[in-house]
Amino acid sequence: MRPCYLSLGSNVGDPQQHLASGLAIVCEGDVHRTSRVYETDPVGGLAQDNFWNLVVEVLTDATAHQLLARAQAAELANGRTRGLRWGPRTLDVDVLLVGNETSDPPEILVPHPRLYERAFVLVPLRELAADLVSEDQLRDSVGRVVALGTLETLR
Ligand code: PH2
Ligand code: MG
Ligand code: MG
Repeated sequence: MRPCYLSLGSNVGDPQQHLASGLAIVCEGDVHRTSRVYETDPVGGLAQDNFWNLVVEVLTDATAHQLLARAQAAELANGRTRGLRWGPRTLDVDVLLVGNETSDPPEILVPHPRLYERAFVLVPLRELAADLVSEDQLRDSVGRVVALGTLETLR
């Protein structure tokens, strides 16, 4: 078992519902810890609503490919349609880190190639694993993020 990290984001429909549903599918009963939920400015793509983002740490033996399959199942269950790259979505699940492993492209790349560019990933990741994100990386990342609270206590 090693810690794996996945990023979940939603900006269409009911983000709280999509994040909660996605988490259940991604974690599949494995022990996990979830960051707070952040409201985040959209990064890249067209003008669109703000996202809700969080990061989850899952303790698992699942491979990168198995985690990708969980991510895609979670997106499908939440009505994700493949539209514009970086466009609005009910649920996006990205595999960030699988222990210390690096994987072979093209099907899945870990560490996620844009992991260190984005505050909506780094800020919640740092909450769970401070040693994985440096002050410098945080400062150089883009996008405004505001902590809303834990998924259970929102609304
Ligand atoms: N996901 C994207 C593109 N832009 N911006 C924010 N704030 N949050 C996201 O989850 C996000 C994004 C592509 O997956
Ligand atoms: Mg994404
Ligand atoms: Mg994605």
